[in-house]
Amino acid sequence: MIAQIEALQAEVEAFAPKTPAEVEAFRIRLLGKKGSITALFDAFKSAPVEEKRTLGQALNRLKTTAAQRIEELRTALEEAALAAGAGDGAEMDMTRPATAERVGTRHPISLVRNRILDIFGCIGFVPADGPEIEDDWHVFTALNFPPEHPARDMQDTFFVEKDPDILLRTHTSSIQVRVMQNQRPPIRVICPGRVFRNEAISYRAHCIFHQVEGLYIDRNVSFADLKQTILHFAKEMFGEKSEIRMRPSYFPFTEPSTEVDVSCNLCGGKGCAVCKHTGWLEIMGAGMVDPNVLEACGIDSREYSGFAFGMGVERIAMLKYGVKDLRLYFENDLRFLRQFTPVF
Ligand code: 2U9
Repeated sequence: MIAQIEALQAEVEAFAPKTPAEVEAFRIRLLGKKGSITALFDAFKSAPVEEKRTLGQALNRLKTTAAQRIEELRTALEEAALAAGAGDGAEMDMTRPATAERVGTRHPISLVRNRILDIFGCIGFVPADGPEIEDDWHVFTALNFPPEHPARDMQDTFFVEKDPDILLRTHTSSIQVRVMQNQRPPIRVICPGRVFRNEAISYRAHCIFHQVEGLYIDRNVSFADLKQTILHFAKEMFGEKSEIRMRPSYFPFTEPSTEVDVSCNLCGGKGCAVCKHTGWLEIMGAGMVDPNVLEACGIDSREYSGFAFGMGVERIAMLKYGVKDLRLYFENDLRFLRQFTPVF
């Protein structure tokens, strides 16, 4: 089999067609349904285990080089034909329908982020943003993180400088801290942005991801306001029939704190593989802003109360579009990106 792969590899490298039709015929012969590379992939399935690694690598290399070479030759020959035609106009058929210009598509993360901003925008939340490079005070101290909290550790956070600590924000909450420092209540902001955590990259974690966080501060803001706001969001985002449930949780910056689940809209709450047979999908964390946070930011906690919530945009997009591997959002593979149109 390795000999066949090598022979084909040599054939690909030596291939010198004269017309785009020859390129197409070559593509069908190698990569078509009954093509020789396709056949090798079938044969690969029954290859001995100890040979699979070497064969797999060689086969993948062959497929990639063949696809690249075919694409390069096709473009070059088509361009040459066009250029030749443009000279005297003889080969140019003015009655041919124009080929449609391929326009770009929005990135799925942008689509979902914009939709979240729209939903909250409709109920009075104004967008705010802030710096990605932050100081320790805005990311941790003002948000009631104790001095020994693990998030302050080098293992969890990317530091730009030590003493004084300058770091990449680990959440967008630092934006709300800045808003509170600069504005008087009522405050109703929605804060999208990139955040950075020192995590090993896998299908469900990345060291860069996107959050949207909301903050509402006024007199007499209650947990009931939080619950109703999130229910409204869930219905807008996941469908009118959606329900939410809140589980008790803990965050340094909110008290009480909760993790919010939405009823699984694939199985209607009956239980399926996506919701791991629970009927529920986790969508965000939330809670009442801890009075220590209000005070640190110069807001009188005896007069004002507030709620806050935060969600990962990649997670919401995964639920919305059924994407199972988070890394796809960061690879800029056009085959992935071209599939997205707004689903709202
Ligand atoms: C201020 C005060 C409180 C924002 C909140 C959460 C709960 C939360 C996570 C969801 C998934 C982050 O992306 S994630 O990993 N967020 O659970 N965030 S309450 O609370 C704030 C923010 C700002 C001044």
